Amino acid sequence: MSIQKHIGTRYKKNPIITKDDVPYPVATVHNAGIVKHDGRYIMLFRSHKLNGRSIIGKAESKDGYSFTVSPTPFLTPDSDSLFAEYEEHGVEDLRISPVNGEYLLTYSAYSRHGVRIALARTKDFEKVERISLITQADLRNVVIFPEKFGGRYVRLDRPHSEISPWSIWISYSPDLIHWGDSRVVMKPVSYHWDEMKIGPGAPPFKTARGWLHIYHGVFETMAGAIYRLGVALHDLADPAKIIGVSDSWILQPEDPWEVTGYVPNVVFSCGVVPEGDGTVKIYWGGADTVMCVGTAVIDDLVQLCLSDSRLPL
Ligand code: M1P
Repeated sequence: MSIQKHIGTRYKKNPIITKDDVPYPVATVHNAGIVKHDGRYIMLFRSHKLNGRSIIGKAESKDGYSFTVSPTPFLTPDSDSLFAEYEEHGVEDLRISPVNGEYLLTYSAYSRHGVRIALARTKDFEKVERISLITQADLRNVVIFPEKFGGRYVRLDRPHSEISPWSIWISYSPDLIHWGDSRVVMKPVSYHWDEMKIGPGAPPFKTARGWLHIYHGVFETMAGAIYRLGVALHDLADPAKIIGVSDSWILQPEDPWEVTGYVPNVVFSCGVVPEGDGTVKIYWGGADTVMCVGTAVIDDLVQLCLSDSRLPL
């Protein structure tokens, strides 16, 4: 079944991971960050525990389709540092960015103080070191670009306020701890599939024409919200500049496990893997319940941004 006509293909054996594949008790497997490390696909996925709070599990694969889940979770709320206070209600939606020979991990930290983003690092997906809490409350969906620009790290993020609801912003940092020079780069469009809110999805990856970013957009209906995926192309030298944003979505909930589940009508991506053959594997959570994958031709996604673009702002 097509992701969108001519754009991509859903894997026939979706979903690729469900709660039944996890050797400890969980209610869901979704919204996973993913990279290829030492020739293997490493996936860090979110699961609701049976008390409703989230943890991060790990799965590995040789081919990107068939995964084996590790016997114990990869990341659970911290218990004995500043992070503990801000992770008490769970850790969610982890993204993985390869930068400078290590992997930077950004994830949502939930607590009585709201949701904010924590940053950690790993080199081998065995040991994890927490670095810093890098946003204040009500700011989530942080993805870090895999390269530095002018000596600074760059991230896309998604603050929220009544006066500027759920748009995508960019921020810069010299040291991964202090972030600033923030500006808005992309907003939802009224009477459009992403009119309610948008948020960064997978960490952007480099193409000959620009940085390709798979994001999510939300449309509110009388029957609830629908989460879909879209695609935007950022300038290679200046990622604050968006060259084009596809006017149409590239993926919407259609399969039964995307339409029905823990949260119905959701496809939500935290990770993609560009391959050497010009395709990209796009991973998404279906209905906040299972993990799915599909492939697209990278040039097709780039062309969609260039030939059928809506205004970013
Ligand atoms: O239930 C859909 C998604 O809702 C939240 O995402 P956002 O704040 O971007 O709308 C998150 O809880 C996400 O994990 C979830 O998939």
